[in-house]
Amino acid sequence: MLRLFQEHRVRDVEDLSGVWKFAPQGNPEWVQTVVPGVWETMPDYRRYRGEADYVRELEIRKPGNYLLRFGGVSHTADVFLDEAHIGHHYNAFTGFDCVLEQLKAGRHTLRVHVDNRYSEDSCLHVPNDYETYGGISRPVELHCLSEVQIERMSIQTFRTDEVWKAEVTVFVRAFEEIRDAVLLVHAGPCTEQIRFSLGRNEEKALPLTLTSREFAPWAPEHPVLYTARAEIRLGERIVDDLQDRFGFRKVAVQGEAILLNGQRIQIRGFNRHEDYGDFGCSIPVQAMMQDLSMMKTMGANAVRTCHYPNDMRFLDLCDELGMMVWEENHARAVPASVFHSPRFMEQCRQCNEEMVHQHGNHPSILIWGLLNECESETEAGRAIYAEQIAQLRALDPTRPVSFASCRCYTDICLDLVDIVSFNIYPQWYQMESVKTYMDRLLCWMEENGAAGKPILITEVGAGAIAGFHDPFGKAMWSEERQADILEEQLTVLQHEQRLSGTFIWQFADVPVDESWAHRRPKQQNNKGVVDRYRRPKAAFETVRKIYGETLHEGNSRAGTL
Ligand code: ADA
Repeated sequence: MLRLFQEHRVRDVEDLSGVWKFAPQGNPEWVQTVVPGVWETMPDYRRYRGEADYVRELEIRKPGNYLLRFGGVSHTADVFLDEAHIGHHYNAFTGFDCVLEQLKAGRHTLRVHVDNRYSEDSCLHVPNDYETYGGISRPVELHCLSEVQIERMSIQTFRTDEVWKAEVTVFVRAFEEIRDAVLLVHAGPCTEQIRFSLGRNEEKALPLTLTSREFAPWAPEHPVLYTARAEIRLGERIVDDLQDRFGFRKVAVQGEAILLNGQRIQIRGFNRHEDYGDFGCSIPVQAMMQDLSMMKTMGANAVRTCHYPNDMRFLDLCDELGMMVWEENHARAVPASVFHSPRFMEQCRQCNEEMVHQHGNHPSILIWGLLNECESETEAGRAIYAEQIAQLRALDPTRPVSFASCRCYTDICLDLVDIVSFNIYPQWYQMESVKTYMDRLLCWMEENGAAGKPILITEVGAGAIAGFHDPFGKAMWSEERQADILEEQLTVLQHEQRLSGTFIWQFADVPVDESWAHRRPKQQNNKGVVDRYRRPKAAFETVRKIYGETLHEGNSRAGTL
């Protein structure tokens, strides 16, 4: 299933996880594989980049309206039912639906044509410092619909006069004309309802407000979650329903501080790619949980979903564990020719919209990030940043927006964002001492748009080849050298009063595209504090010591403003 809780009690949902048939393009031999998954898990297709088909039968017991919901296909999907084209989607990291009206009862053949090639059409999936896999990488569901459908529900929470309020908007659409329907929304002690009618194929956004003194806030130390339940009644019948979990919390930027429910937060974070050992980007939920529990063991309280929106089950875990999240759109330092193409803008816009619509209710997401290390030092680049920042703010005015810059001393976009963020690698790519480097950069930032705003270090780290030890010489790529560098970096950054926190680059090693191999031993980005299979390197204990100390000191900067 796509989520870690039940989204529907009335709507019939079938989980299509399981064994599907698989064949790469032009290969008449079908083999069996499992969905969700990536084809790189099959020994014969470990290095396959191309097109492939996934096929399975659907048994439809009663005729009617249906919907296929895909959590993510890497990276381009064309969906066919009985060979009729019913959907197309680009981008591995956001979900999409295919609506099937008036489907006949009986057996149908579902075919998903998947393509993970790099091409001019693909501006977000480019050869990169991480891998783009191939396959139906996130779960798939078949939903049985009635005459009216709840498409989605948006929940934004506010606090006024000591009382929490949830503004809920339910997006509905009718397949046929419906009159005098009732939408009922329930959460905690509140129930609200609204009457509505819809013409055939009409869509509407229905707003409701839930207010109560009883609602308790969501915070990392006590991540209280509520379930909002929406249902549509036509006479005596409940014809559709949707449940989502949410939390009451307010994120705000006040001067140089990031506030959560009025308390200043101090981030001790990790960057984490969706990549695990031999599973690629299709990670079982147990492994997601293991990642979070390892991060928590080291004293971390936040994770950055570099460099794309994450699996909703991971975000569900973050909601439940009180892990704060910086979720990021899908764009990592693309080449200039791609960055300035209209296709790039179009694909980013779509990703931004899908990210906010699909993930906006997760209380753990505190910050929207965009365009990691793109061209923020030119006027043309600034226009692209400005447009996408405006789009994100229009989609969700309740969360601060930021981007991770590497344009030290040249960035001209810092005034555009709510939080200024930099990726820095002193002692790894730059040879200055961390303190000297940071002091100089902070001075420059203050004079170039960061004054009066919070500042985050969104990446800092060093590489080590797992298992390579050199305790005395501390050679480059040894675990000891990485641990030493991280110790210096974190010690300086944790005590720098001007910062609102740090995200270590990175939690785990990841394989990278071949074009990066000359800079990346073993064709991996080796800056993980654990390896691809989550075996800790020496730096694990270093981070645990430093993040842990800050945690136990109570962190003088965290607190009420
Ligand atoms: C960048 C980038 C990361 C990674 C990192 C590194 O800052 O954002 O994706 O490539 O550098 O390891 O050099």
